[in-house]
Amino acid sequence: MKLPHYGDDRGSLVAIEANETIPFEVKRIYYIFDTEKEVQRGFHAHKNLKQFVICVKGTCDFILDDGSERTTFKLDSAKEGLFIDGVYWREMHNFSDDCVLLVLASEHYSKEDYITNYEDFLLQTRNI
Ligand code: T46
Repeated sequence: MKLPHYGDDRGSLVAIEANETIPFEVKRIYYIFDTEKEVQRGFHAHKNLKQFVICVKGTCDFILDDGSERTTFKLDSAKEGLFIDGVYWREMHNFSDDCVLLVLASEHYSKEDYITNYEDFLLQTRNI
């Protein structure tokens, strides 16, 4: 999704409003940074979570897998974000040294919401 971008000769500004720019109430914000070269993150799905992912600096590859197809999104712009709604297996690869990944989430952190086993994830997608 492209984000509203207010740029002028002083620089850039992007504003995100809950239930307007993105279609959910934001209950949690986290960011991933200082990633080591060759690290891979994610490798899980969520049972009930909407997320909006913005690479505010640097680049990384974000993979979404719906159980039958894997799609790689190259995140490289602070002016757009990836909206994730549904049960997708996710992986993050190829972080640049300066990558900062900002994530807005619809729910508070819950360990129970994670599906960390790929076979369990496939079973869950088939039950939907
Ligand atoms: C996701 C991808 C994109 C917390 O205590 N609270 C939090 O809100 C989060 C997100 C994590 N944690 C703890 C749990 C672990 O001990 O932080 C540690 C690292 O989390 P995790 O290994 O899950 O990080 P990633 O990068 O593999 O996955 C994260 C999110 O957890 C996940 O929801 O969709 O980023």
